[in-house]
Amino acid sequence: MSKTILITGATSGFGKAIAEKFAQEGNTVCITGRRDDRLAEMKQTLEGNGNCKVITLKFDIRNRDEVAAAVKELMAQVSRIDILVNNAGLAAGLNSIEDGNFDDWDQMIDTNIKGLLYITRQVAPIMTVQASGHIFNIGSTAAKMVYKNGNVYCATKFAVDALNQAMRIDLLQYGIKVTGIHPGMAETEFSLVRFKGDADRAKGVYSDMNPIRPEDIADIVYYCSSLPAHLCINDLTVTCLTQACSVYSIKESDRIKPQA
Ligand code: NDP
Ligand code: 8X3
Repeated sequence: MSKTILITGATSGFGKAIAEKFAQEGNTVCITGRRDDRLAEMKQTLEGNGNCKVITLKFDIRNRDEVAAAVKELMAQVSRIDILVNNAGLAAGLNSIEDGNFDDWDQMIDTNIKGLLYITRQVAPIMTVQASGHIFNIGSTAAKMVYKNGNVYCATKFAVDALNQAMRIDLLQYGIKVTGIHPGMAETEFSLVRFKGDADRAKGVYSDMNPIRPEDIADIVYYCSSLPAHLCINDLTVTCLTQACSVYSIKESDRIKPQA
């Protein structure tokens, strides 16, 4: 059955891959982000490829009024929201706490925590009226264990993990599923954003490691959303084979390979 899915931060990385996966399966996909050229291009490509409907909403998730207006605009075009993927987020910088940049801190807190809350506050009442729905919160391995210089980014993801648990409790009576997905290192635009456009430094993060691909996370979200009505995966941490947790990973070339 075709579903309506709203994905924040769908202009690149995980969000884009999730949009592509659900579009491929013939759903109504609402894609959001600040870069409207990318939104327009994705709509054209995805609708050109199949039988899906794509709705684009350009807004900055840090702006409460823009978020409210966007959800209102969406509800003028659809009758329900089956899935919300709270994905928009970023890391800015990688500094020790005494050397932190206030603007970076504000941007991460405003996007990863407050932005997630703003959109959830608009969508959750729609789902409670429906008495159904599924909210995905994209956390991180950084939500489970802090790492050196990750301080504020990790704190925002710990908050996402807490909100994921809280939403599940608060929305339990409405039959709304809430799933936290906590990926480890994945090669998206994440490090390019974190290192403010330094492509070599960003690339270096993933060298010799065979990281998670955005499509992997899209497949996982799709699987979780396809479970029988009485089941919910509450919390899922996923890493590539060479990463054990936030602080411990090895190089792919150091991995002992199976005997041929
Ligand atoms: P990308 O940088 O590729 O994508 C981030 C997305 O978030 C973009 O679509 C961007 O859209 C959107 N976004 C950022 N800020 C805002 C804003 N203020 N308003 C609206 N949209 C915004 O990174 P990823 O795909 O890797 O990241 C997605 C999520 O996954 C994030 O929450 C990240 O913390 C998390 N994550 C990433 C991991 C990784 O290693 N890549 C691992 C674990 C978790 P636009 O710029 O157009 O606004
Ligand atoms: C993104 C992955 O390891 O940079 O959440 O924190 S990491």
